[in-house]
Amino acid sequence: MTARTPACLVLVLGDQLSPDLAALRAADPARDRVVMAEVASETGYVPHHPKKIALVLSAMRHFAEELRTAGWEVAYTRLDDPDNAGSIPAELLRRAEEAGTTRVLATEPGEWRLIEALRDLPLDIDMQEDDRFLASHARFESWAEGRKSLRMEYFYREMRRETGYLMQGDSPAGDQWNFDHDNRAGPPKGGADLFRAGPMSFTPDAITEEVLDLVGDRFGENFGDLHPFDLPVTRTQARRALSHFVSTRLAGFGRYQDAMLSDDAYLNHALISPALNLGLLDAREVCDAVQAAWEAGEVPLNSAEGFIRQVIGWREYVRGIYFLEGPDYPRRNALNHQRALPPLYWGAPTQMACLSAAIGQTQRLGYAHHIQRLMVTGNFALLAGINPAEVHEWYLSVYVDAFEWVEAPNTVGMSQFADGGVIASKPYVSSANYIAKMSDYCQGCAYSATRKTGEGACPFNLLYWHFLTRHRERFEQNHRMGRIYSTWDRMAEDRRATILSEAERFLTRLSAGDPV
Ligand code: FAD
Ligand code: DLZ
Ligand code: SF4
Repeated sequence: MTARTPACLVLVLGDQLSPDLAALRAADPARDRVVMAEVASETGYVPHHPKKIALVLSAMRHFAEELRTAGWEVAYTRLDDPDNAGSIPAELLRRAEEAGTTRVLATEPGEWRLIEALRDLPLDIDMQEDDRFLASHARFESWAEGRKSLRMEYFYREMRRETGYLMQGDSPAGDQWNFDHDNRAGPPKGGADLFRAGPMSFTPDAITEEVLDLVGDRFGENFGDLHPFDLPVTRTQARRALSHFVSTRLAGFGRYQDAMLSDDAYLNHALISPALNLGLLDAREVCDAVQAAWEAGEVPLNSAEGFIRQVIGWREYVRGIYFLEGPDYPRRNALNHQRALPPLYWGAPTQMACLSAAIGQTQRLGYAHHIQRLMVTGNFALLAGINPAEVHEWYLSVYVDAFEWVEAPNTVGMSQFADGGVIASKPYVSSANYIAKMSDYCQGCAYSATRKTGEGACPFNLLYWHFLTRHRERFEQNHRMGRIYSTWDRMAEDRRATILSEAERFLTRLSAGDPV
């Protein structure tokens, strides 16, 4: 490092790898010094999947090189640096002392934990809002103000109007805001998937290889396979992966958005969340690419709309909720679920083919698509009454795209209903029926999706009714759930008793750690 005294330090976190980051824009490369640090507190706040740690560290090292090439001085601390102070605040203090300054420019972190830790430091921190998102905190708060319920759909329509994506004047393209009804096809049969290109694969360079050795040594015991590692780690690679998705899989994205196949982890999904969340891709450039493909007639409207809704709708909305609801949000437990997360989530064998497939691919890839997360692993945890804090920690650990601002609302709110209905108007629960319709999992399962009780009955069928009866008081007045309770009430009493006692037996075995 040069002896030059910087006017201030510019903090860049591992998920702030964007050249136009607010703190970098506010700083001067001729005067200020960037601080980046690989630290044990970030690699260890949950047992991250090894691929996720490798992705973050490799992307950080590549970004530091990019910044140096662009003329920045970068004080970069590696995880194995003997002077490493072990946490972001401690590293910042060490670098401040070294540089002889107390002035820091930072961009608001995406997690309350770090925001609070930075606030407590005896440094003069100028915290910039993270404007890589379309909706500022003020914008989201003004949308939420005075509303009885905060449903994503209405927020999304405002984002469409404000961004102009898929708009024709004041009207939505195709005179419809949302094409979800066209986007619920089951999995393609037979050869249809033979023609679908998988995501792009990137060969690790020397920087990534060095990170892979470090991660293998230090985090090899964490749940998840480090190898093969082929994720994009630079902006250039992420842009190539985006173009490849748009030209090969976007057209079928909408139709097969909710489908699940044992032998195809990705189907038509984009796999861009890791690059987006790290800052290698910008939400606007992603949506611009999709809009352009639709305008050129290369993809149908239902696919373009389905995709843009995820990015300008869901992604912005969950971030808004995370910051609106405050630091206690990830610890909420509205349904008072207390069961421990069963070992099968960490790879213990299970005969339930859907869980085995979703968790197995999570272990291999650090990836599962939305419906696998919501309607397989999430659905099971909710039906079985698993403590949402443990479910939250699992999702935050095992997915390469997991950062609390986006993971917690999806898990605690959308999936586990632990926020009491801030996000979801009713719990996302289903019996085996939904999984049988949307996947090929049930065909090879030891349980039967059509059996409701007795030997081989699918646990989802038992637990579905157990969940609904134990939370009847809360949900029977919900106008979207009344019909379900009427169905239950019409069942013969002895059948209802059998379902509930078999569900209890299953839950006892689950809690005892017996294989299920
Ligand atoms: P695609 O299906 O191709 O969608 C395109 C993009 O839209 C995604 O890359 C993502 O940026 C955005 N998107 C889609 N759905 C959502 C959503 N519900 N919330 C926010 N953005 C969305 N997403 C994360 O990025 N990080 C997480 O930690 C995360 N945890 C989740 C936990 C649970 C329980 C559930 C149900 C969902 C979670 N999601 C999370 C949302 C979603 O599952 C992932 O964004 C998506 O699977 C990423 O894969 P993809 O890039 O192939 O997405
Ligand atoms: C996820 C992660 C990991 C594994 N390691 C680091 C790190 O060593 N240094 C760093 O600056 N950031 C890391 N991150 C990302 C942070 O955890 C992330 O910035 C916060 O959770 C806020 O979203
Ligand atoms: Fe999952 Fe039940 Fe289908 Fe087996 S039968 S794959 S447990 S839904």
